[in-house]
Amino acid sequence: MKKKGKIVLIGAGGHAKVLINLILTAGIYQIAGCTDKDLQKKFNTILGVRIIGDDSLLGRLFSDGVEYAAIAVGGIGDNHLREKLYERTKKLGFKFPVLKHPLSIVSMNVSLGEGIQLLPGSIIHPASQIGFNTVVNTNALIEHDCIVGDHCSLAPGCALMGGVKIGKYTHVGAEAVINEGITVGDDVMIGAGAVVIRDVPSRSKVVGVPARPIN
Ligand code: JB2
Repeated sequence: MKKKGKIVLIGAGGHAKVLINLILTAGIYQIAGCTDKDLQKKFNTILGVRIIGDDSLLGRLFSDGVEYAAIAVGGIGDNHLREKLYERTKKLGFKFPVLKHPLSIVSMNVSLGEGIQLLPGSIIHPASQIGFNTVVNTNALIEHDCIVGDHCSLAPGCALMGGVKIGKYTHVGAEAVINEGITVGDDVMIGAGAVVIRDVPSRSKVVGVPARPIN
């Protein structure tokens, strides 16, 4: 039997637990451990996986044969942190596989960038494109012909209808709905439960039904 590659998770909080469950359920990688910037967590375990220290250990782990990494910081409200960790870890040589839970559905003609995380119940319909290092959380729905940028987070239960376009670093809150054909810019925060019926400019926040800008 082919030996499983080893993966390190960057971050050891709530999102890391969800990823550990995904990786162990899918049985695809051997988890070498988690890093966390909080050194008080060192040598603790989460779901049986050891927290080995902070990110200064990553170079040595790579030399020791750990080829793969996953950004396990959820980045709610700050997808730039996810980007920073991704870029820094990639420079060390790590590869970021697509992590797909067996209960996520990816249709024909879908393009997935590296490091995308597809949590249980997420569905991506045909001809959609998702950029790298984006989290498609539990039960998020991406309809046909959508384009989602890099380093985004799509929270549980949100729905992007057909032909929606979303820029980089954008967060779509839990259970939010974005109507057909809407364009959302970069670095946008869409509140939980919002219903977006108009285009949303970059670097803005919208909440409510129908969604309106707030400061
Ligand atoms: O630079 C870092 C760093 N910055 C924060 N490097 C490493 N290796 N770890 C870092 N962290 C660590 O990420 C924090 O010290 C903390 O232990 C962890 C974040 O954990 P937390 O549970 O606060 O959040 P999360 O990002 O895992 O989960 C959030 O996002 C998910 C998508 C939560 O809000 C979840 O509820 C949500 N499902």
